[in-house]
Amino acid sequence: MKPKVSPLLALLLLAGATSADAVPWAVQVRNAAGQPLADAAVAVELNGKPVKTTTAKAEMGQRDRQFTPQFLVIQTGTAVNFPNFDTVRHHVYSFSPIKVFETKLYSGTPSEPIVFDKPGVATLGCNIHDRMSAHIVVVDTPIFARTDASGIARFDLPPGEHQLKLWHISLKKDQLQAQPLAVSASGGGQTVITLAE
Ligand SMILES: [Cu+2]
Repeated sequence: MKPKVSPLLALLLLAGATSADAVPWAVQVRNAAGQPLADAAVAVELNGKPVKTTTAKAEMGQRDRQFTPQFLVIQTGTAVNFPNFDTVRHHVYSFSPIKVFETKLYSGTPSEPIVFDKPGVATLGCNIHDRMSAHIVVVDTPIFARTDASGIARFDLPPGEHQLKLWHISLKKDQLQAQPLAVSASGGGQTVITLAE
């Protein structure tokens, strides 16, 4: 026998589903002088919501003796490949506490990706080419974005009190800045963040 749902109960269920829906929310990142910062990493940790571990993959290539991209935002657990598109060999390393590794002189793609299993920021370098530098920002959430030219990252978030994690190269440290983020049910809001430098 099928359980019957009364029209009133159906309405209540519908109302409940609606109030939990994600709403559009923008985060703008500015520097101490009030200027918008492009290419900042913005991540949102939803309070009280356990995060599933990821098996995502990402790529940090080397082309024309530079890393490409210059920075990558990934969820903790992501496996990163380091394909070398140059004819010269590279020797990629990180001494950052979240991931210490080196891939000795190589061309092509190393067979084993590097799994970034701790949150934080890894600074990459190349032993052969001193000017090569890039960052991998690792966050404990699947909700992340990088800011556009207006310093804005856009999200769809459930209303509530959440946690923001931010990083920009001007912070000059391997740590994300954390601060609370309040998202109201009406949505369409914007939170402006000034990065501490
Ligand atoms: Cu190199």
